[in-house]
Formats: sequence, C-alpha cells, structure tokens
Amino acid sequence: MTDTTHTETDDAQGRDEEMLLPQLGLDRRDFMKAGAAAGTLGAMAGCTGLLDRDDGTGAGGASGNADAHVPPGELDEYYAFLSGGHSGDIRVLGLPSMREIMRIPVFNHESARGYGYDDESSEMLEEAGGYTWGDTHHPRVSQTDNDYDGRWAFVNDKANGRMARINLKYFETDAIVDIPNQQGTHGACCVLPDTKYVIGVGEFRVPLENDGRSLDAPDEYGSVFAAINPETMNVEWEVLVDGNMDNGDGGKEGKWFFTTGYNSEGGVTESEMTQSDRDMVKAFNIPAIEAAVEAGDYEEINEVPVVDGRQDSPLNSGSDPVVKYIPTPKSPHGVSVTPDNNYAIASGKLDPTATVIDIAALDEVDDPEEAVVGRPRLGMGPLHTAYDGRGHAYTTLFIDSQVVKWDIEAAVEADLGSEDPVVEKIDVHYNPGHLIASESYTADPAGDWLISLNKLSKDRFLPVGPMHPENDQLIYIGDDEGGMELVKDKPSYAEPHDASIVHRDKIEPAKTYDPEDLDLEHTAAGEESVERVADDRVEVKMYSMRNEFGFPDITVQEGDTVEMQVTNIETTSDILHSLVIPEHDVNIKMAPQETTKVTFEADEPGVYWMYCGFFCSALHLEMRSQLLVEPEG
Ligand code: RUQ
Ligand code: CUA
Repeated sequence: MTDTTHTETDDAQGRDEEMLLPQLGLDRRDFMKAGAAAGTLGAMAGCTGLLDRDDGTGAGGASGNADAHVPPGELDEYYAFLSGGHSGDIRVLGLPSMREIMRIPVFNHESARGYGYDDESSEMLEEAGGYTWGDTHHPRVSQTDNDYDGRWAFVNDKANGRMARINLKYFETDAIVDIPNQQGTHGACCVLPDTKYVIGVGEFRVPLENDGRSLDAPDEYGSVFAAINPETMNVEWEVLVDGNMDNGDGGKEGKWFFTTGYNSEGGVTESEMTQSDRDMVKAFNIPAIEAAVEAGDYEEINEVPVVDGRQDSPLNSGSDPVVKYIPTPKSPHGVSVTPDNNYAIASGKLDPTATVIDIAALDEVDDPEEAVVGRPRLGMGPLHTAYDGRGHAYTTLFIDSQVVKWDIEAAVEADLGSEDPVVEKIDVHYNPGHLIASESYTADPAGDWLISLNKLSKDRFLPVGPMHPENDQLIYIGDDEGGMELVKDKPSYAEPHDASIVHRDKIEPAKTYDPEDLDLEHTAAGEESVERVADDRVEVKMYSMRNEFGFPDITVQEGDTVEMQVTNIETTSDILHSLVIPEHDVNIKMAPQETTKVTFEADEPGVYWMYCGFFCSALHLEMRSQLLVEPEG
C-alpha cells in the first residue's frame, strides 16, 4: 500500500539544492554529505530494526493497520480545515476519507455561494480593505479549556494583513479585520486556554506609520504582533519587535506566546537577511504586555496602542520583560507548543535541527537561551511540527521530502545536535510544508491521522499541464510498533498551507438558517413588496421557494437603483435557491431560511429573466421571473 519510491525525490532534491543551497550557506559537497548522513541513518536503522521496512528503502514502516476506508453513505470521523493559500478560501475535508466536503470563501469572491456578490459580504470585503483576493495560511479553531469548542475558525491573510473569522454554525465568514500597522499577517493562532485573543503575527518590516516617511531607512522599519478580540474582531493592542516575524503558536496557560522569525539582521535583500547563523524565537509575555497597555506604556499608531517590545525597550529591561528573545538557528520557521504545554518547538528551516524551549524555565532563567533544553538533528529543511499526544513530534523536512517522527523527551535527554531522538522517517511526495495531526493543537491530540501538505506533486497524478496540483497525503500514525503508513494522496488546488483537524463531535453545524441570527428581515409568502423609496430607487422584498419567486415580474425604470432582498422560505434542508440576473452581474444564494440582499443598477432597458441557479426540483428551469426595465421616457 505504501509507496515510497525515490525516483522523483531525487529530481526534487536536485531542484531544491539549487533553490536553497545558497541560503543554507552549504556547498555541494556539504549537501552530499548531509544526504549521505541521511542514507547512513536509514541503513543503520535497518540493522537495528528502528526503521523496519520490507522494501529496503529505509524510509518509514508500514503497519497495514490503517483503516481509512469510509464506505459510501457513511460519515467521516473528523473535519479537516485546510487553508487555500492564494485561492483565498478554506477547504473542509472529511477525515480519513479526504473527501472535500465544502469550500468556505474568505478573502476571495466566489460565485457558487454568491460570496462577494450580495450586499452583506461585499460590504464586509469592502470595509476590510476592498481587496479582491487574499492568501490564507493558518486556519485555527477556537478552543475552550484547551479543546475545540466549535464556535469559530480564524484564518490570516498573509498578503494584505488581515484576519478573518468563520462562524462554524453556518460555515461562513462573518468578520474580517484589516490589521493596522501590519503588512503581511503570517502566523495566526489563538491565545489559550480559552481563545482570549486571536494573534496576527506581522511578517514584513515597514515604517510605522507607513505614510511615506522613512522610505529609505530600513533601520526604522518594524513588524508588529497584533492581539485581536475574537468576539468584536477589534485589534486591542500590538507589540513592536526587532526583525521579521514568521509563524506563531500560543502556550496553553495564557502567558507565553511564541513566534519564529528571520531577518534579525534587519536586511532588505536576500543575502543581507541570511547573514547571521541565528535568528530569534520571540516569547511574548501576554500578562506583562496587558499591564503595559493598562499603565499607558505605549504609543498610539493608527488608533492602536503599540507597546515597544524591541530588545532595547525599557519594557524589556526589568524582571518581567514583555518579550524574551531566544537565539535559534537559522531563520526558524514553524513553532508549535507541545500538548502538555511543556515545550515550544521551533524548526530550523535553514538548519537541520529543531529547537526545544522549556516553557516553565522561561520564567526562571535570566538568559532566555538557558531555556533551550533540546536541539535534535532531524534532517534537511525542517519546517513544521505536529504531535500525537504520546510524546512524539512529527516534523516536515522540506528538502529531504520526508516526515520525521521523533521522541520529545529523548531530545531533551540527548546532546544538542544529536540524531538519536529520531524514531522513524517516511518519504512524502514531495517537499512538504506544513503537516498536521488530528487535534494536534489541543491539550489532547487523537494521535491517529496526520496530513502532510506537500508543495509539489510532480508524477503523482495525471498530467494537467505546467500547473500541477499540490499533494495532501494522509499518513496513519496510530501504530508506534508498525510505524507510519502512507495511506492516500489527494490532489489539492493551490495551495493549502496549514490545517486544523477537529473531531466531528465538537462542531454542531446548523441544518438551516435561524432567521433570528440574520440582520436582514425574513419575507414570508404573502409579505412580498415592491416600493419606490426615492425618485430613482426601488426596494423589492420577496420570497423564493420551489418553483417560484415572490413576483412573476417586476417593473423598474431605466437608471433605477434596485435593492432586491430575497428569502428562501424552504424549511427542508439542502434546498438551495439563488437569484441570478443576466447582464447585471447579480448572483446571490439563499440557503433554507436565509435572506440575502443585492443592490444593482438597472441601466439598460429590456427584458431580463431572473432565474434560480441551483437545481432545486424537476421544475427548477421554470423557476424564473421577469425584470422589465422601462426606457427613460
Ligand atoms: S508557513 S510552509 Cu505560511 Cu505556515 Cu510554513
Ligand atoms: Cu430554486 Cu432552482
């Protein structure tokens, strides 16, 4: 079942060598050495039975115990929320089937749902900056007491510095905040145990304010860490730091929040950014930051209190600094906190190790570097780490195209740089970015499934031209004796980054809308109305049901602005209607008991068939009305 051929990996490595070696500061010979070391590890492991495989690849075991088959008509055990990258959406998969169940548009415009077409969603997108796209990376689901509570998912827009909230009753985006002072919101994560804040980790350093001053003074640029209130989606405060930040994850006790980063050099070009061997993991002390805000120790920039968390800030000189800077090799990328809250683990990216930070020790040590208690050598290009709740960590190796399983306590016992904590490696196809295990971000991961989100798919699917899908691979991790087992490939449209996997019992989606939850008034049959509310403005309120709209025809004048509000009065689940008006760019969907509104200009006289776009019954094609636009007289 498991396929771990090496053919294409070699090709992938060839490319990555070109892609990454200059940054790694390794020459070709060093790279070959690293490759040879990995080979040796495999061979040795074969002897000791550590990596017990029968096909001699030395790259991960197969237990044959995984049961990922979900027969037709049966439901999956987990929801997986995957980000869609620059597609701007969230995809909902069932696990372990990997069936894609739904897409939730977030920063994009999406015609199946009419998202970005109806008034409410277009106003929300407009108020959040008016951009037509976004780059979703890190979907994180809200928690209470360190477990998923089914309220919301949050996701960042790496492109335009925004954070969005998805309501998990309706699986729809209900709020977006354009984060002031932040360009490129990269990491996104909740402050636990109870989702006190959603954190947007600012990546790009920019002048503050970015209003044309300091165009040529990169020394004065900064990036900020933003705390967003999950209920109001307002930015409560920010912290200015040195260097570019990257990913983030919160401790489970509400005190420390960790971000990785690169470019502590403060450079502008690639070579300037990769000069030093170490960058910084930053540990944000949430209560100390709140106290500084409370005490008025901040500068207000664009109406947000910004606390100075740079290394030379007075707020960092006392016994309770707002940010501790932990030197970490080299441009560390992913960071995640272990389920027991003992450690934050940061992956080296341009260094073959991960750094294990003892969270409790952070409170005691004067020099934050003393809180580093482990640094296992994992392989080339470690990016992200997930957990099974049995003491193992799983880290993606971008350059090696592998997932490495390692023992966290063994890494704390071992010497820094030791390979001993490595338990097993499995090939993935190819070049994984993130990986995620079921409920890995909670205090109690399920420990059965893991998805490796691979950037390249190359030969794994029928060729479709130069643009390839990504490859999301399902790996069974529930059998420590038998080893990891690769179970499935799933092609994915560009480009999933991170994911969260939530047990189905922890989410309770609604079957139809509750009109009480909506701002727009419900129009029942018999309540429909057409009203001229101004000289050039007509307001229509109508219902829709199988197989008709509230009016067989509606007459307006050329040049009128028409506000059309439509309620789907069906109470039967799954019966969707929409209102489409040709040549007016009108396309709104109404799920059962939902009311949706669209405003448009009737600027061309003529006859327009308003029709329903969802195949709702045998008489679906007949579900249409006329919009009659009379010429100006
Ligand atoms: S990042 S491939 Cu946007 Cu999460 Cu690491
Ligand atoms: Cu309603 Cu088709």
